[in-house]
Amino acid sequence: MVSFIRRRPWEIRESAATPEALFFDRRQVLAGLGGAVAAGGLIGAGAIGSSRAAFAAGGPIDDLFPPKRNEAFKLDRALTPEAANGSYNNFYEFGFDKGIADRAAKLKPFPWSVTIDGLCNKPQKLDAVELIRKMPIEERLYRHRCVEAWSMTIPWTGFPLAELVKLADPKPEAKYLRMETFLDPKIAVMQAQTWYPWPYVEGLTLAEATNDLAFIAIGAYGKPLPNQHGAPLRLSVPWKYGFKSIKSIVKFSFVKERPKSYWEGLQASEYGFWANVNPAVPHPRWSQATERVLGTPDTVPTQIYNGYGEQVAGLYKDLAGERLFM
Ligand SMILES: Nc1nc2c(c(=O)[nH]1)N[C@H]1C(S)=C(S)[C@@H](COP(=O)(O)O)O[C@H]1N2
Ligand SMILES: [Mo]
Repeated sequence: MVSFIRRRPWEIRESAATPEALFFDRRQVLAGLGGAVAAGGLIGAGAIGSSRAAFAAGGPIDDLFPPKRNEAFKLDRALTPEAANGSYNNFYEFGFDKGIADRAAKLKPFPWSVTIDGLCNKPQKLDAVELIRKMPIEERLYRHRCVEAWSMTIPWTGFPLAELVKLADPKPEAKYLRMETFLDPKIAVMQAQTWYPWPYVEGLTLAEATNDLAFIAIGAYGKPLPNQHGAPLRLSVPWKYGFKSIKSIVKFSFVKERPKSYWEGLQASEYGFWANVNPAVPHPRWSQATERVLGTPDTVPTQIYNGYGEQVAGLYKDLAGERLFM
């Protein structure tokens, strides 16, 4: 059934193809935490996730589907098959392998409290459904390029992050938007491993957050978001490496200082704040020139800003001194 998403024999082993996971292992070994390796290995064992029937009808946002597609966002390639996308995920809270979909079933996306705070005139705490109902919902076809050199395409349903920023009404001192994932080791098994800098955190400049491409996904493939993609609210910033697109967000904070992301906390020399896609700037441990297209046998050239340069290159024109592509 899922054989088409299994790695083909000519492809590299899963462990070799997932440098982020390798990095975790190495760190654990370096830290002398042998038990953690065992735990990670145990839940990772043999995992090719099954694609769950994610759409249990009767949910509180069902009426928003199917959404109206915004035709301004076009793809240069086919959509990734839903089953492939739903069973090959990075969601480290649930394990360091790709087959986390079943484990993510523990997550309960409704009800879901969202906090908007920091340097804004309208700080508020509201339920995700209440927030979603204030937002203009549409479908967009987006690319996604993981830093591990694989890519996907996906029809997200959601709303522009700029609309959430507008709702919060940031003060002039606010320079960045910091976003945080839920923290609950009873739900997410890996969060019990307290030497990782949980919760997952990401950040954008306000200029990035209000760029039209920055999108909060609440659904995919015309249905509410399956847990493994980061229900109920997940960022998509498709011109940046995938780790910037933080899942299952509980908090949006307007701040003055550049937030330190989860990945920066683990390894700042390899995973920086900007993380814009650039085929000419290799990761310290592998090339970024090409990408494996999930659900196909293809490897294709990677594009600068993942092909979205027209929309976003202007954001960076005065930032030449910054490490924009890592
Ligand atoms: N909270 C959280 N968000 C996350 C991650 C994660 O481990 N935890 N992984 C990131 C990475 S590395 C990628 S490539 C994408 C994967 O999204 P997908 O599984 O929906 O394809 O989610 C990003 N968002
Ligand atoms: Mo990623």
